[in-house]
Amino acid sequence: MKISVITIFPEFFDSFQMTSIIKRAIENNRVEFETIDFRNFTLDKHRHVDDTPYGGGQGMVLACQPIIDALRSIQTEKSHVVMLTPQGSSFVQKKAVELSQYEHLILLCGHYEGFDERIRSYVDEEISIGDYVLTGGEPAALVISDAVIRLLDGVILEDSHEDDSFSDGLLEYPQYTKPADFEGKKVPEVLLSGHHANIRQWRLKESLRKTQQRRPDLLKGRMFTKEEEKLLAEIAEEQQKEH
Ligand code: 6GU
Repeated sequence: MKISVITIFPEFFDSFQMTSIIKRAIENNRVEFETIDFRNFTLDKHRHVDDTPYGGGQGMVLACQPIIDALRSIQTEKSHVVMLTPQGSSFVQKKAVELSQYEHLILLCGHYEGFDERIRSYVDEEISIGDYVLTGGEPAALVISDAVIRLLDGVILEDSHEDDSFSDGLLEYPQYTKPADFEGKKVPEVLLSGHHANIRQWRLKESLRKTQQRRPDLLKGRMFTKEEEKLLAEIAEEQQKEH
């Protein structure tokens, strides 16, 4: 897959490309990652990417021409164009999986001033990474690129995404490593038992417990298996005893 980020701050993505799993994914040709500086597409002497808003008011607005020319310089029939704005639909794991299927993803970053509305007619969708305001789309492009790249074949161990928080709609179960006792805090007995069926069931139960405690919204409207129903009943009973 190829990811192209259209931005006036290409340096923002330097450490991202040079670090850890993303660096290795690029080196192993699992992903090609590039930045395109749309300031290089301006036509005026001062290389302005923005101008004052029609109708008056505070701030500036990103103009169509440099952004659309930058987009056209890299877009093909296989490109999927995403605009990053706080008005977009919320980015969730399901969307990361969907975006990871495209051959060419183009991420368009604006900054605080906002885009000329007409730019929206050149993009396929608009995404936000959450309900808060950033100074620009760059951190969002970085978040989306990271979430997408780790899903590509050969980037991380195949099995590790199956246990991801959210991949089955539940938060991840608690994990422990050596020592078995740290300052009197003990690792749950079942994990030391080597009994794989019991360990699997304990993990499912703890995933359910953590999700119910922290993110009950994720359980609303979810279908439960017979086993999950039983484990949820056990959790409810345990909570009754505590009180
Ligand atoms: Cl994609 N852009 C900006 N500027 N702020 C945001 C955002 C995007 N997502 C959440 N807040």
